[in-house]
Amino acid sequence: MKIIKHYYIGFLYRNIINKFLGKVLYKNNSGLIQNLVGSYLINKINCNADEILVNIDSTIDGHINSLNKNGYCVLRKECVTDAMNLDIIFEKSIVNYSIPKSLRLEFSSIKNPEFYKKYPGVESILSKRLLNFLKLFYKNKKIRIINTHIYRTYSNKNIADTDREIYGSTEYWHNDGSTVESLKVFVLLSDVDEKSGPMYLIDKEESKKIISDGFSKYKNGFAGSTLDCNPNLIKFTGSVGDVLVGNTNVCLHRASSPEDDKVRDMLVYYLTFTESDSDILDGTEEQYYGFRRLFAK
Ligand SMILES: O=C(O)CCC(=O)C(=O)O
Ligand SMILES: [Fe+2]
Repeated sequence: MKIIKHYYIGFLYRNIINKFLGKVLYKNNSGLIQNLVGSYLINKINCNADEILVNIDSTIDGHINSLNKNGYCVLRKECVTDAMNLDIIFEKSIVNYSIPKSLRLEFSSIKNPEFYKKYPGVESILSKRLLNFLKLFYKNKKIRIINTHIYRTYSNKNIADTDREIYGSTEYWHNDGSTVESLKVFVLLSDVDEKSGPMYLIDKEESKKIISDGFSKYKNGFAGSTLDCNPNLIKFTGSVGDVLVGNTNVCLHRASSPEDDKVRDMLVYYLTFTESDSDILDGTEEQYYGFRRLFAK
């Protein structure tokens, strides 16, 4: 028992120090190790990049520039293929489930290869164009999806905004804390307007400023805090099939609550690049939070 307690306290301290140094040196809440590992990997692909990256589609360049500069970009429609019946498959698959306490009904591929059978299409939903875009971002490396989530968020109308369990605590402004070369691809599975609980996100540079000014998730990151009025905030609204690619380790973001009886459905890929010869699009692993990323396929 004593050993466990010591280990736990040690872990806690390492975590606090890791977070603190990450904040001071990189101005995000993802941790020093996650920043060092991610930056090392980005440097590595930049140094070894093929001399000329051939890109025939200039709009893709624009999106890559915006992802690099702002930490996110929004791609409408044409990035998702017809496997988009997924919204209907998802709707059907949840009828027998009741709303969980977290108000987020979620299915994930982590340690669950069955996920890809339950939701056929998840592997092929990213269009060639989007995969091309991601490859170019990663300097012609192949893409490795580490895991996939599909979920519905319900309104928190009758619950205090400060309940930390809501949406797995993602209702608070936060960074994800994974290695910073990784990205998330958010695909809308329902039409989302301002009233249906869009994801809120603040671009990379403004997020850095907010963190330098002493941001703390549970102190000033709650729903309705001043961050909600930040002029650089975007709300990811749109139609089924619209995509936001974001570096959630450096951009502050949060889930917002749908109004009344509205819901929001979303599909999320957590991904990075791989040295393999082909893309790996059916990942079943946990998110990478540190050195383990260096030894990944
Ligand atoms: O559901 C949302 O709007 C936010 C999700 C989130 O924080 C994440 O996937 O990292
Ligand atoms: Fe997040």
